[in-house]
Amino acid sequence: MRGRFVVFEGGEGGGKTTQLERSRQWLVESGWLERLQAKGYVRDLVVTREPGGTEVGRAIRQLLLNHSSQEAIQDRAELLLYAADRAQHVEGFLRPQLEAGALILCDRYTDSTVAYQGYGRGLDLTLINQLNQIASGGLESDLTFWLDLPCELGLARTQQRGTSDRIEQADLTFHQQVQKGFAQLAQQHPQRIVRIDASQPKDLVTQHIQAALIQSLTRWFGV
Ligand code: Z5A
Repeated sequence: MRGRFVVFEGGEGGGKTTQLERSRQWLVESGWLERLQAKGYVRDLVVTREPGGTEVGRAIRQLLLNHSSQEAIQDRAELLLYAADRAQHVEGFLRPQLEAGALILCDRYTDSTVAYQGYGRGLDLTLINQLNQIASGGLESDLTFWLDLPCELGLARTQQRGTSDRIEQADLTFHQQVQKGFAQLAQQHPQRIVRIDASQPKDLVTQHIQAALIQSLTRWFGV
């Protein structure tokens, strides 16, 4: 049995966390998960995220996103911390889960590194691709949802929520670059990345994601 790996990506406030949870709930409540389990295609449904999908990763996440010291994290150090989180996540959690037949829903993965550290911070893309390869051991998602939202709207949503972390304080240009990164990735990997218009109301976004999930599940398992 081999599981499947579904990733939710996008800029701030795009609705990844909301939609990932709705997908989890829908897979359970619609009976899809039960059907896939009964046929022996899927063992379990698992939710995780980057950074922070493991115990080591949670310490790295704390360091990256709630870093309070006066000493700024340098861009390459930041890149390596995301890579360390990923290496731990892939070897210690994602691969074993996939080998055991889990259907995984993951909040962010390698595309975030390309978009944030590559396009956002301006670090060399070849270096980032090499590092992604090392950290992931070549593990790619089977399906990635890119929740595409103009960054002004995304930032307005997160500000309304009243949360702010390290990257959210960076300027609009940074977020526009990140957005450009995701757009490039979607163009380069149309077989893996599905663009979802995240400016629509939540329920409509959910409907589009569910339709794409049904299509993929049917293709993967023939059910
Ligand atoms: N990062 C990186 O730089 N490099 C990497 O390799 C990786 C990550 C893996 C992780 O944060 C940070 O790490 C992130 C990138 C960086 N940067 N920052 N900062 P995260 O993933 O934990 O958090 P986030 O990306 O900042 O997520 P978020 O701001 O929580 O956004 P979201 O998950 O996409 O959205 P949400 O929480 O579901 O929704 C946000 C708000 O909008 C909330 O109030 C919702 O109710 C509302 N919402 C959602 N959908 C809608 C619609 N359709 N209409 C209206 N309102 C909506």
